[in-house]
Amino acid sequence: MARFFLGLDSSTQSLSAVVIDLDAHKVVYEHSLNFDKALPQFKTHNGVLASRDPLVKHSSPRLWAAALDKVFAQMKKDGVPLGKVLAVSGSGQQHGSVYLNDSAPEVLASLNPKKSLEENLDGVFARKTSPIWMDSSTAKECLEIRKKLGGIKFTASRTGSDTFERFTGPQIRKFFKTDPKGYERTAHIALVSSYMASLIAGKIAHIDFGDGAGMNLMDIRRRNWNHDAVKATAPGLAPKLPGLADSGSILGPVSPYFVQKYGLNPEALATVWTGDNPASVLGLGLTKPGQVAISLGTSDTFFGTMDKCQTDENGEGHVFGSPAGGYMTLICFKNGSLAREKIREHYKIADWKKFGDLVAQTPPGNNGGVLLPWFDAEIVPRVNAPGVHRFDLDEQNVAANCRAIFEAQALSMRLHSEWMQVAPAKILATGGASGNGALLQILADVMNCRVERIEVSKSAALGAALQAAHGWLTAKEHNGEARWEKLLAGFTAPVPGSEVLPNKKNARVYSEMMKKYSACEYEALNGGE
Ligand code: XUL
Repeated sequence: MARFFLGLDSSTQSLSAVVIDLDAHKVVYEHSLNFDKALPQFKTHNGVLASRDPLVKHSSPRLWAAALDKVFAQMKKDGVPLGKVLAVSGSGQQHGSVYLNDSAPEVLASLNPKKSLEENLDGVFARKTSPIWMDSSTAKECLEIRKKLGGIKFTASRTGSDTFERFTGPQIRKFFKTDPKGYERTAHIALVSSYMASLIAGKIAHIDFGDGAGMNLMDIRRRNWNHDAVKATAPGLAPKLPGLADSGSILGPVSPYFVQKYGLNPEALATVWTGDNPASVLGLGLTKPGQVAISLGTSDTFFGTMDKCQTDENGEGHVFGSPAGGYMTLICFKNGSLAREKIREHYKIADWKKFGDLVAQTPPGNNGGVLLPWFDAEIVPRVNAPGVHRFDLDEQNVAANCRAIFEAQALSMRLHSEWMQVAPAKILATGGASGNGALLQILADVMNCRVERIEVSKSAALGAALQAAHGWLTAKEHNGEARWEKLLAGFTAPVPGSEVLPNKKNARVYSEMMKKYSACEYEALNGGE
């Protein structure tokens, strides 16, 4: 009998489902439900509730529950073989939190299939809305927690990251300060991932080491709640936090709610969920240390994998537990496609082909010209005042400016990932700009390694389905089959013929150029130019 596994991804704007057939090594079903369109009664815009304060970004845990019902109903309608699904796992947008009162365990254990999930959950929330990762209203709380933990370096080396506004700990602290009664009423704090897992399992679910690392509360090396961080965040917090566990580990059988209502296999196992970025690491096939993926989108995101935990002293990058074991890093460069587009528009270049032709007119190293393209406030390096800086680069020289933006982005990635102390063995490029040959060649030359393009739709939901399979195979002691490399084979292959090799001569030019680039950054960040 075919073995099917279901992965769900509860992201900012949608809930996606991917079903895989493990024996055929194939995705057999994919579906995405857009929150704004499918559930207009919640009045979200791109998955976010309206707010008077532009720094506040919340969503609704009731919306996510309603979306889960809708996605299951759709799967049933589409004839997905839910009766043959052996395990369910998932991923959630990172950092977002859900606040439940002490009725939650009982309510979750007795979900009534005659009612909707939303109706079942009536009265269970200690806080109506959930702060999500786009929220940046906790600058004060970040300072307070960081101070109590002994500064940036110490906070990062303990929890995997410096305090960040969107991270759950500072958000919890703000809730405690602004609504102490609501905080008092809260018996269980969940992440989006563990909340959704709780619905599937019919009980309070564990938080995994991937998503747990996005809270400023977990000890990244020991993988337990860090006493000092918990204490620095809010009083009485420890009993409100669930246990920590490996993603994909078994929570128990799925709730009878899904069996009776949608025909899910009664023997299917509910497993621990993770964050969307850790799940994408699986969906992109990054299971070995040194494997790197770069997502070239609105922002550019650098995902790395490492065996040994290194943390970023400057507190710019994040370290999360990887669902494949070991650690993953996430470094987010805000001025990605946005900055590339700005240069293209500024010089009125018709298309990316023409842009590439212009890049080719100048030599690698750009005759020493450097551009710092901080059109928007930058995350890495931290730049609060946006600004574009040019060093030995004539603004009128169109070709040199085209090369300069690509080189700056690649050099910045190399410079700001050095703290990982892992030279990438291969880079997988994904996202909108990964089709840009000139950019990929510069990345290969600067990072001095092979770059391949990978196109995976719904990489987080696919990663979640693979995580469900891994959890089930491990529980059933099919250890050979549970080896990640074997499990992922066929699901995550790079685009044939997309390989770009580094040019050794150019790589030497860029190694030399790193010094100048780094000095330019230093100068721009420290006031001079
Ligand atoms: C990661 C982050 C985002 C969300 C998006 O730190 O905040 O990537 O996980 O869902």
